[in-house]
Amino acid sequence: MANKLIAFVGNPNVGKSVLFNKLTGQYSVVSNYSGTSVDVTRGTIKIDGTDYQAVDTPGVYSLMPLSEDEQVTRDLIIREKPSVIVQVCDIKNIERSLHLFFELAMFKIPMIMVLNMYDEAVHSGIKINGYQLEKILQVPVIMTAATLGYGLEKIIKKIPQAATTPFDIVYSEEKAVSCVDEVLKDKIPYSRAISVYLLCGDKGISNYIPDNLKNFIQTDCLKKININADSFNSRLFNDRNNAIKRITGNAKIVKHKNKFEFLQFIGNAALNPFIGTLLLLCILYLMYEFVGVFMAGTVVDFIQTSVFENFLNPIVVNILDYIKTPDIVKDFLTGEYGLWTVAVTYAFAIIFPIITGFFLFLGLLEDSGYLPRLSVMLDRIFSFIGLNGKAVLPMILGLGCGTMAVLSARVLETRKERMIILVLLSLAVPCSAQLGIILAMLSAISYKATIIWFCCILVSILGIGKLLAYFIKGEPNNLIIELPNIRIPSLLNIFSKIKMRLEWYLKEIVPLFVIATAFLFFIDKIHLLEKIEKLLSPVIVYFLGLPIETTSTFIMGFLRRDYGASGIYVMAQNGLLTHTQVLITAVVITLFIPCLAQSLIVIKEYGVRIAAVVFAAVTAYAVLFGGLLKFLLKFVNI
Ligand SMILES: Nc1nc2c(ncn2[C@@H]2O[C@H](COP(=O)(O)OP(=O)(O)OP(=O)(O)O)[C@@H](O)[C@H]2O)c(=O)[nH]1
Ligand SMILES: [Mg+2]
Repeated sequence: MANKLIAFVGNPNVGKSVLFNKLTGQYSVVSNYSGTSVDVTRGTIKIDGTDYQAVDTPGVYSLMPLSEDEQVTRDLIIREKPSVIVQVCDIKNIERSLHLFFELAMFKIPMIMVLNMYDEAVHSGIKINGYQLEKILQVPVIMTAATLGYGLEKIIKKIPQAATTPFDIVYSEEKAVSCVDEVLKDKIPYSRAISVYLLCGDKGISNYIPDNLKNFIQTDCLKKININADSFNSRLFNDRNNAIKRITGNAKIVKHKNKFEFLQFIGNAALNPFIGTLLLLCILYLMYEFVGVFMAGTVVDFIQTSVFENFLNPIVVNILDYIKTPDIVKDFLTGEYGLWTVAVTYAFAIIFPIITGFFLFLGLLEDSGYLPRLSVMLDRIFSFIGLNGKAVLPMILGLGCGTMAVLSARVLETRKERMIILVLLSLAVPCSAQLGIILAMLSAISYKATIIWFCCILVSILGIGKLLAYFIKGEPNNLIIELPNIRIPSLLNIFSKIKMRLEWYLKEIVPLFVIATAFLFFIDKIHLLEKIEKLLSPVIVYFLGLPIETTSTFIMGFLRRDYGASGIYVMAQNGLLTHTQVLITAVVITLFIPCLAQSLIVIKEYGVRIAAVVFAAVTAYAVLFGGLLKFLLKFVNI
């Protein structure tokens, strides 16, 4: 193996990441829906004492990408030239895997084929003659049940025997393919595959063709051949389909009628408009009770009071006194913007328990296979705002963390959809800790306050979404989504996911809190905070009717949304805000611009110009909405 890179490639949701994790000991996120991995994860596999690089890729139906995550996989293959491709397939959907197999075969990279989900195939009465398939394709074929650990050692054994399949389809448009391939052959790698994609009308592929050859192909081949991309595509599909039918016929695939399966019965019930809505309401209620009331209320209260105030804080103060710490250092650690009293307390007493609860809940939803069904259920509502049900996923992940959500928007196929979701994520999707804190604050006031907050956010999402759908050019895109089997979540996977997400929080986010607090301490000491407060007072005090001290929580809110919300929570606990003020602040801080980390990801994915316009518009909207709410609340008793 020249560069010793092993790439795990395959259709979405077939178990690539489970296999990758088990073979490398790394953790690439595993969830029960298509499009979990939107970027590559790297690790190493030891085979016969030698370390091989391994890479887990986003799932693809074809290497002619429709969305950005699919582009990631093709770019990886062309740029990094793996020495072995492990194609992971779901046995239950072998036909679809063979379509991808024929695309991969054009690259002439040694392959092995892993037929995964063996357990589910047996359960549904689907059998494949692996030996026969191996004989036809002439690449090693292995049956596995990745989650059960069955067949994994065979993969390690077979990787060194990976082979380039001699099985190639002679396409009915072979003349066109050869014409382009003749020009590219020996000049660029993977010339046959690239020729086919070019004829398919894939614009992105021309990045891999030097300009002079591109011109030559245009004038010398394409004009002479005179075939349009659509008809080339449909013939290609037919050619592959015919070959697949022959193979599946020969490999004696037996499909029995599905047995009655209880979990799939539940899955179908979730799609029923009546039962599905009831189920959704139950889930939202459970989430409210578990994350908003239990974790954000009871648990946070306990940690804040019993652990921090009554136990840890006195110890810290005593230690500082005992070692005769100078006043300024004491102030820096335990003052109004102290590292201990603010950064550490908010991070561990308030935010940590809430996100742990939310990640547990999210993990259960992700691994059960419920989320794609929710996408189908909510498709109609989402189509009202120019999106389709696929956007449910980024929105729900946005509750976990906006940064993850912005990345997961890669699964959306059109620019219009990605722009709409960008604005909605920046505007109205709170992160879980922020949401938990807001729910805890509002539930302490009244149900009415919670409902008003919810309506404000819903109106913003639907109103702004509709406006964007109207003004941003582009056709609506229909929902095409795969419904995975409903599966009982594996607790081990959920804990691994929670652990990974909490580690990310501790490593990436808690240091931000420390920096943010030190920054606030500093601008407070040089009286800059006072000046900023004065400057913003017309907006904060007169327009929004809030106490001037909330300014610092808005600054915190920009650094981290949940951090800002914690500031308001503490102010509310200390009786510094009236009920109306709590509600206005909760709405404004939800609608307010995204936090620093999310902003950076937005800039990376969409560019500075778009990010600046979106953030300016979102801030203006948040403030104006807050002002309007202040006016309306004069007439409502909450
Ligand atoms: N029953 C069963 N479930 C499996 C098996 N392998 C994976 N799964 C489940 O299938 C789902 C998808 O697994 P992933 O590893 O995330 O799939 P993936 O191919 O990486 O998916 P994408 O990243 O979305 O392309 C998860 O719920 C796994 O627990 C298996 O052999 N048997
Ligand atoms: Mg994956």
